Amino acid sequence: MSTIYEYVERIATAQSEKKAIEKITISNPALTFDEAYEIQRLSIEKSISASNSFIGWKMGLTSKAKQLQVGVDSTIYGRLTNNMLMNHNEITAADHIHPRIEPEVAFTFKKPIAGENLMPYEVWSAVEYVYLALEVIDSRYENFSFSLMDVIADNASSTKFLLGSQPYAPTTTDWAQIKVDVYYNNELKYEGTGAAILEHPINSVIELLNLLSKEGRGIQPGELVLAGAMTDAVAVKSGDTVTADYGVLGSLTINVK
Ligand code: OOG
Ligand code: MG
Repeated sequence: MSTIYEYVERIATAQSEKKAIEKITISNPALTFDEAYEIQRLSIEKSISASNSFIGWKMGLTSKAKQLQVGVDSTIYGRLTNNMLMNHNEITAADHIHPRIEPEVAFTFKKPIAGENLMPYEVWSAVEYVYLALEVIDSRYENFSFSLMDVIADNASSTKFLLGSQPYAPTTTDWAQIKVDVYYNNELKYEGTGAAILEHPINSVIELLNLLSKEGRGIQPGELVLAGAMTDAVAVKSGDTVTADYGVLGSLTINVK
């Protein structure tokens, strides 16, 4: 059986060589929840020591659409580093294995917050802004297929994300009521709402804090949190365009080179 460090290496190699690997649970079906998060933590630590910085958290599988798409029905978290944050709205297909794009919202924090089963008003008191976001995910596993432990170890398939340039005050709207239309090459592909994320996107942060508090952690000021996709993710290839139209709030587009 491989050690945790060998899995960290394997995932890093899959990412740098853009070559999918067999999911860990094929050879190690007994991989535990704690081991899977430890593989994730060590992978990100390795990337950070190679000159990136930690900037926040992402939640995954917070909507039914996403849970059904990948066949995993638990919410998970991943870690975000500065090299994942896109500074223009283009990705190169060849830099990825089998990228997919999904519409999200992100929160930024002005105060530290930690604890279990917090109430929405407690979490909002720490939120600075809400942003529209598009996440690019890219599982390191063959056929984008994994079990819960595999996807945790693979940092919740994180690879890139784009934030809207407009920060919104938390009180701008009821974030559960927002609507998004996702266009794939100018054709409407998916429709979602803020409520698709655990009934309200703020619940995604509450869930993140529940998971983090088991490890004695919380969210620090300056960190950001991606709440999870509101619709299925769209598989993309070179030449494609994905636009998420959030109505009056604005829209975000990623072009795939
Ligand atoms: C897992 C990551 C899920 C989300 O927003 O639900 C995720 C995956 O779908 O590969 O990022
Ligand atoms: Mg996501």
